[in-house]
Amino acid sequence: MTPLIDAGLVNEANQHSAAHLQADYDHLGSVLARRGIEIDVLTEQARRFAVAVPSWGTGTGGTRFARFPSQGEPRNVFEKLQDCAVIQQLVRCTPRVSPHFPWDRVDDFKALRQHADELGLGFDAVNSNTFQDQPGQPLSYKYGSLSHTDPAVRAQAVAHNLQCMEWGQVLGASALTVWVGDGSNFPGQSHFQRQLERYLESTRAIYEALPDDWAMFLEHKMFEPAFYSTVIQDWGSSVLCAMELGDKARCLVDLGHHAPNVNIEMIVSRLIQFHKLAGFHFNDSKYGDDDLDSGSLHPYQQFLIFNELVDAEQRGQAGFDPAYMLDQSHNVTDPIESLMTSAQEVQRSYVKALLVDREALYAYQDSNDAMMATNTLKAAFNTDVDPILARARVLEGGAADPVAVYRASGYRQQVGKLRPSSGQSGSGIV
Ligand SMILES: [Mn+2]
Repeated sequence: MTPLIDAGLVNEANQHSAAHLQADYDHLGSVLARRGIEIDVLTEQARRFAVAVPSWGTGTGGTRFARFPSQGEPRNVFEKLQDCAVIQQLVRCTPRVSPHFPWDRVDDFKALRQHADELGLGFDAVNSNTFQDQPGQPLSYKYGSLSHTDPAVRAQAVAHNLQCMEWGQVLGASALTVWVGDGSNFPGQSHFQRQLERYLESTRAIYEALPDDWAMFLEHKMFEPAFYSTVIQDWGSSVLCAMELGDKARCLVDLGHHAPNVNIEMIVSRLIQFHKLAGFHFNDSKYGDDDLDSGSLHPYQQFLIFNELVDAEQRGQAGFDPAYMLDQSHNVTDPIESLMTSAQEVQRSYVKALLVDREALYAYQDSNDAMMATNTLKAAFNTDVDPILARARVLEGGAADPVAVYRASGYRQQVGKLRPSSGQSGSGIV
């Protein structure tokens, strides 16, 4: 892989903290040994964990009010991949990038794949975009796309999704994520059933064109841009449509796309049970679809979601193969720092979920011991697994402290000089 951050700098920083890291690791190892857990096994599992980075997350985000661009933002998908490679170089748990079309404008997809190969990166699910109009587009999505009343608009939206799959095949991806902004802003504006029938007719055409080894991820969202109703507004609508379409259609859970206080971990369990969990867009939120950094607000909720995922993994649940992706908007932080930190927070939830004493938990559940059952989860969550995460990164060639090394490298200042602002951003406001 092309060294984007000086490898000497990474080694020097790791060596500087090596003694402390070893002491912390040894201490945690003895704590876990008393619980019958072998720390090195956990470290190996942490090393195998991966979460994809969204290409659109590498630029500074914004809101519908404003966007405040920052220095050295990537101006095209090649530069976005370079930033993703820096993230992967330091955290070593983000080997794939999830692209977004047409925000990622590409003339030569083979060249893009080669660029990614050279950076040591692969591609995760490709995302289509029929929630906004593009320059020169013949028909408008103002009143919807896949569920539009006009068959010509629906055909245009279907064609775009087919095009995304063709591009994704060149890139080596194997899933298409479909999120539509279709909905209505006024009671009575749309006939709920007819609108959903039109959506299903369109998605069926996309589903039938899926390559054999591809999956279709349906992403639901409660509101916005439509503020009265949304076609695929909740996991119920999502799973109904996924069941209508077939085995290769599954439901993608974006943590910010639910009603407040919804029990997301239980939704995850339901989707696992019926083989309909596609994967995740990880982020955090306080009020709605805030796209805050993963684990910045509700780390316990994220842990409880991973508790369900690890439970399924350890039970060997059939068909369980979720795709993990970040989906965040970084409005006030350096996107590289946010994505590195968030990837580690998702990895942290996974490792903590591995600590849950499942046999004890099942026994407490069966004997209706609510207090001890919940304490079993808390015992795992309250364990500081930092030494495991740091050790996993160092063993993989990454940085013990990624943000510190990134800041010391001066990468942002360097790309600030190489990437004068074009006045445009391929990041969008999501
Ligand atoms: Mn999302």
